Amino acid sequence: KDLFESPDYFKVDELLSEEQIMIRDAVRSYVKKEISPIIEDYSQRAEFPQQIVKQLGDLGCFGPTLPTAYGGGGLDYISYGLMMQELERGDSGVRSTASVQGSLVMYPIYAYGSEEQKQKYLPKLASGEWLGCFGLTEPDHGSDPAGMLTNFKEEDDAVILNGSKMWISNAPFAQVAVVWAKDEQGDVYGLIVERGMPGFSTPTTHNKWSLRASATGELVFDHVRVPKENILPGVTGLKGPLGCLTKARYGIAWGVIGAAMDCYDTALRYAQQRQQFGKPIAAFQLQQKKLAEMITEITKAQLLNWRLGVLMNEGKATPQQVSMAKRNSCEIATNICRDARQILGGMGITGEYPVMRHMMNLESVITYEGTHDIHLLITGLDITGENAFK
Ligand code: TGC
Ligand code: FAD
Repeated sequence: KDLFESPDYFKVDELLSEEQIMIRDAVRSYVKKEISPIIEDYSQRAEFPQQIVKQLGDLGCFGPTLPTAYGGGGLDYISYGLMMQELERGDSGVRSTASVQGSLVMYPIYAYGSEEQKQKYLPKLASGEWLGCFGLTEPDHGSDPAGMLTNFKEEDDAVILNGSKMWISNAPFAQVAVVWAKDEQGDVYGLIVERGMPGFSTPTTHNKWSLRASATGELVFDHVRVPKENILPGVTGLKGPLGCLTKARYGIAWGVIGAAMDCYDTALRYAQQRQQFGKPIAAFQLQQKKLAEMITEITKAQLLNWRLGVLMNEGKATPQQVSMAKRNSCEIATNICRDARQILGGMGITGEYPVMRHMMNLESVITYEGTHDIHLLITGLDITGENAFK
């Protein structure tokens, strides 16, 4: 693992500033030192390495693009993307923890919250003192969140929240949940629900074959009394949660390329060392085809991500462009990990190498934050004007 070299076939590093490279390298060395040596064991045991929450906070991985006044990093979007790339080179679950905390919990509080909410929650979330989670998906409403049933009714100076959310990353350990629910008129609002509020529980989801080092759970609300001051005042409607998803999907577009790079790097080294029929397997055309296509796809995705980062920095990126990048990156990363696993032969299914773990993780990543199909339909609608969702 010490030998990891990020492939940079088209000298993409020359498009990066010194600060961006410094940030990328800082996260890379953290992953090399603190994540890569332990993550396989945590994943095999299906255990969330809780110590990473404080570590990621100290490293500035939570809310890197948010202003420093609230504990954010004040960084640009390419720096954020590179951070996610390096975290996911370690494990998709580690990147997931950072995506949820930064883009799905801190961002909505920053963008839609009151000044009091920002002061109360953001610094503690940025430092990793508190962990947050984001509740949008429900048992019967995944791709179509508009159908959500979780709801609240006013009662004096509070609202009474009922319903449930499913598949929620970080839920079992989170102190704070940003939950999307409907009021009595059916309008969607964001509520900040805190652990310990009576009637609020977070049962763990067991038996996952994917993202095993990330804790997933449900959010159950049984007449939870939430103070009105915990409602995010700045947004109504589905554009609230979907606006957060745009930020997180952007991070995934970069993140999964980190997993793909790790698999490519592992497969290349293995192919150069492993001998069959008296030659390194890297000398066979069939294996070269896989490796050559891997580096081609990684390079194309690096360039797409970089350009998207520039557009994000200029405030010009559209959610549809983010969807395209998320979908493309997930597809090529999933294919690269599968090919890498084959190059490793039988060794590819063991925990001696990171490849099978990445491959399994990516089955979640290609599904969450909008499935592969949903992102294709978002592109389809954008280019044709025809809505094929409904
Ligand atoms: P639609 O009518 O299209 O949109 C409703 C309103 O939202 C606006 N909007 C967006 N705004 C910002 N960013 C986006 N990406 C947006 N997409 C839509 C839209 O303009 C509209 O605004 P307004 O002002 O007109 O009200 O909504 P729809 O009900 O037709 O649904 C469209 C669809 C299917 C694309 C959308 O609902 C969708 O993306 N579905 C996928 C659901 C999803 O991604 N769930 C993710 C759950 S969270 C998660 O997976 C976290 S994993 C975390 C981890 O571990 O990393
Ligand atoms: P469904 O919506 O039931 O989709 C099933 C299949 O039908 C998919 O292939 C889909 O593409 C297809 N489909 C659906 N609609 C259409 C259509 N109109 N046209 C064509 N095909 C369609 N959610 C959160 O809110 N917060 C989290 O932190 C979170 N973390 C997650 C962590 C993990 C490990 C996983 C697996 C999921 C997580 N999710 C989270 C939920 C995730 O966002 C949903 O699983 C995802 O949005 C898909 O919803 P679904 O599973 O209900 O699938």
